[in-house]
Amino acid sequence: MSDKFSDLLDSLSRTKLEALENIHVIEQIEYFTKLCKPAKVTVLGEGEEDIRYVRDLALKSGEETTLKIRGQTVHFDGYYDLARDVGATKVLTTKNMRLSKRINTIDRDDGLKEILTLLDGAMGGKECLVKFYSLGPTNSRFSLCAMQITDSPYVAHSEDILYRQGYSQFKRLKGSKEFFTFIHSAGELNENRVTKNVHLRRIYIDVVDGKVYSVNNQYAGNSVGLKKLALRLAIHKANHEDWLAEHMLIMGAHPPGKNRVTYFTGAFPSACGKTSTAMIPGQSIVGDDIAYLRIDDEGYARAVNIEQGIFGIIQDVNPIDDPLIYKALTTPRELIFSNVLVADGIPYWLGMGRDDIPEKGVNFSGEWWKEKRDSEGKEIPFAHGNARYTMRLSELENVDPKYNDPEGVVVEGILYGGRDSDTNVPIAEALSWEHGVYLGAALESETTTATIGKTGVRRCDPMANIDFVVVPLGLYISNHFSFGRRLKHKPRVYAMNYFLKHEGRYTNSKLDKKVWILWAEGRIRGEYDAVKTPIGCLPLFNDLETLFREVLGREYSEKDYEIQFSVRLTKQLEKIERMENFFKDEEMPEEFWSIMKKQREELMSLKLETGEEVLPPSFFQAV
Ligand code: SPV
Ligand code: MN
Repeated sequence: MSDKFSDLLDSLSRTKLEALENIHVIEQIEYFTKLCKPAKVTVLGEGEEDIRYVRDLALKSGEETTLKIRGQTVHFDGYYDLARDVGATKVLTTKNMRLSKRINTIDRDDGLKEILTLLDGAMGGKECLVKFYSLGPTNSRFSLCAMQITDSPYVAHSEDILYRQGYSQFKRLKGSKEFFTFIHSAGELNENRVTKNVHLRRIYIDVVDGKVYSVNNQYAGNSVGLKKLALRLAIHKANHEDWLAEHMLIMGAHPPGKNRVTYFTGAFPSACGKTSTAMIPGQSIVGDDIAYLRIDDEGYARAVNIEQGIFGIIQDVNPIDDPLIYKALTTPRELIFSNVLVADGIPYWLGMGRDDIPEKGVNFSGEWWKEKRDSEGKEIPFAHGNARYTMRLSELENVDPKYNDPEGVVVEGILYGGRDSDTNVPIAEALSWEHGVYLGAALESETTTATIGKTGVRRCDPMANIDFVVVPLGLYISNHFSFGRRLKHKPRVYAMNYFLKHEGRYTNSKLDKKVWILWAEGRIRGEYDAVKTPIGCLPLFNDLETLFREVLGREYSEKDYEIQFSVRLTKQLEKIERMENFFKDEEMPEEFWSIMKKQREELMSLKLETGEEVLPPSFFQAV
């Protein structure tokens, strides 16, 4: 430790750092503090006192303010910093590195030069926090170590809620370099404590060195290292080893009266029902965003949630659709709201089911009043569509008892769902593991407010992971094929779609997902027959009718069944065409093309044979 660096630390910080006995940790902190020039560096451990220190600093710094209900705070991101910036997120590439065409890249030398220049002095006058975390449960073979260096107490506070403390885990590294580093600076802040130079926002991923650099931003999807920045590094690692790092929820399905649990993982693009699937009433949640999957000695797939909290979209959380989350958001506990409206210490959000929304308050645009317009003349809504809440899973009544289990849970079902208004049925079971991989790769969705840019644009989003796959897509998909081949007990795979429309209206109600998941659960247990179609096995009407009645207390009509479960031959063929275009520039495994070819041939011959564009489920045979 140089004298100059040592002077920036108080004695407690110095002791904590030295106790790690890790020269790589010290070198990196020293290097980045020399570069970013904070006024002070605080190294934090994992005790209650250190966690409180960060929480207090978030308030003292003005990045968060307290609300009326005990434990609740609010944070605002800048007006142009309210979602993930996919355009400004780039992978640093070296000469021989091959990547998917869909991933933004920048030459590593050029990128490092640019980002290190932006980070130069970026922490001026601020306190730099150093935190250690575990990505995944501690003492688990799934988990990875992560160090966060940031000048934003909001980022560190969010991480203290969302991730497991990892100071002891770093000690167990015994001096090794086996950890990821996330370096973040919000950059210069304005009078509202939000990033001033958003136009210089950059998020650069260095897979060579296991580091991510993030500057001039605060929105958690850009700033919180352990979330989507770590997911990218983990995907790189997993695809060069033999496991999966996925944008997936993990949940336990509990069929009523049957005294058993079946675990599912599920990939859905941002803002397409992932959290609400993990939170289906009567089921249990293990995680809602990121999972690592590995194969155990008996050949089962096991998954852990790398997080211990939820950074959830708050829009449409109301007492009817999301009763458990609504209750958690409206009673005392540690919780950060972001980009909601605040008036008299009370948070308000879109779709919360209240009709007494105040006409003025503070929101992501600063002081807000009804009909306020931005500099482009656009009316500013009272809250943002990507406004969020950050809280611990342990706050929820439906948290699964195994959510912290170092061995994870055995995965028996995998779900892939997108925002698709006109093609896919609500649920279809893949015909095999390989067909399931194909269905996951074929996931398409319409863009949402979770990323910056136009919403409602349909795009291909394999495994809901397209923004994060920092390896060639072909390698990523091959890894899925081979993962399944190595399993003795393969999970069943389901393609799902909560967003199918008929005559301009959704054909599902939000709670219907409970029926779909319990149908999948019953299939896995051999309790339901199905009809076999080229796009997968579909439920029988009678089984759904019973499930709707027993689970939701609702009648389900044959007409609804036919609308929802008809196979749209023309639409499916158009989808295949779009996929072919999407994947043709990628080096996809042969197996992928042959499944696509088979699917196309079967759909075409049905179309020719029947002369129909759409076939009802009754056309197909029950198996
Ligand atoms: C998502 O957008 O998929 C999220 C939130 O889970 S973010 O942190 O922005 O990635
Ligand atoms: Mn996500």
